[in-house]
Amino acid sequence: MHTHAFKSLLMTCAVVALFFTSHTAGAAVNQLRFETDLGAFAVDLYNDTPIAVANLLSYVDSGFYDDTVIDMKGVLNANESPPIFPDADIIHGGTADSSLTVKPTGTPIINTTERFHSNTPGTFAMDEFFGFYAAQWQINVNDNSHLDGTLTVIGDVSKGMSVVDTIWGLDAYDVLPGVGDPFYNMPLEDLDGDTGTHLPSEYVVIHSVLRNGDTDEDDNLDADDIDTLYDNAGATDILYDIALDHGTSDAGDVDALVRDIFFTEYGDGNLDGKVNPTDLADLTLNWLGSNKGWADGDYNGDGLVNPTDLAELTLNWLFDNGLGAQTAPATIPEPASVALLALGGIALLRRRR
Ligand SMILES: [Ca+2]
Ligand SMILES: [Ca+2]
Ligand SMILES: [Ca+2]
Ligand SMILES: [Ca+2]
Repeated sequence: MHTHAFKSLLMTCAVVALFFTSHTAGAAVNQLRFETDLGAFAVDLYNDTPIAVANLLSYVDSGFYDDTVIDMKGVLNANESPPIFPDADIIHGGTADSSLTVKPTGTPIINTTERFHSNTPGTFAMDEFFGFYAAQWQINVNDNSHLDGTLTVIGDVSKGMSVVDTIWGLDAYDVLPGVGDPFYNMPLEDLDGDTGTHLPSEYVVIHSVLRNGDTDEDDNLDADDIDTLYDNAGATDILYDIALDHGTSDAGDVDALVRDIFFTEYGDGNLDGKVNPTDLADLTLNWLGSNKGWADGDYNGDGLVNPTDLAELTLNWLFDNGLGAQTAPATIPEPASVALLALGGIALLRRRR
């Protein structure tokens, strides 16, 4: 084997390993988009914490988090004796609306079976109170692994961590003196230079939390969402700003949906993470058709299935995201499985020569 080919193989293995550790099996990721005063950030939810994720999504889909505030940063134990939590570098939300009225939640759930992810920097966790949680969440800004085993970490910030860091960097104030938790260490934009008056305009407001990529808003990620995104090219609604760069919806947003949410490439009509004979068969079936969509073989959104689409499929022929089938068990593969994947990589390299 040539050294270059071997290096490529190693890179392939590294990429495959990364995929498996950060995103286990499943072709698409549930990615939440948080739109704040200070910019947008995205959180990818893990599929091996399904109880916690289902709970969170129920709040997302009901609009619970829209017009809420970042109510706390860090955990100071000044008013907790004995302290409930050790100090931790977090930003916290999901408690109150932008007039600081605490929002009523559904029944808190007890779920101790999904506390196996570590509280590493950039991870997203449910805030528990004596083992219960409902809607309150937190993002670990720095390493909080001393909380491992006590909190359910269910995702990580995949885009816009600088926005989270900006919020973390804000000065915090006791906004409602005497009320205490949760507003005693609330980060504020401090527009008046800390005159002691904490204006509502200084609160860090989360205007909306939505399922990023679900452009047709049916709470499901599929090829219809790519078609809807193409149909809304040029729109400024954040629903179509998958890349979180604002402005008008463009090719970068389609790239973000295809690659960062479906983890695949152009040509994967059935969105199983592979570009292979199945997709070619679908394209062939619709060859030279019009009013077609992604699943039919129209990968550039012009409604036609023609040589342009075939060229895109050819470019990515035999692409495989390594995530397996959508229903595959959510496990990190044994070293032996990685070796098998490596063998697959060798086969791919040989075929490309
Ligand atoms: Ca959808
Ligand atoms: Ca955009
Ligand atoms: Ca496919
Ligand atoms: Ca086309």
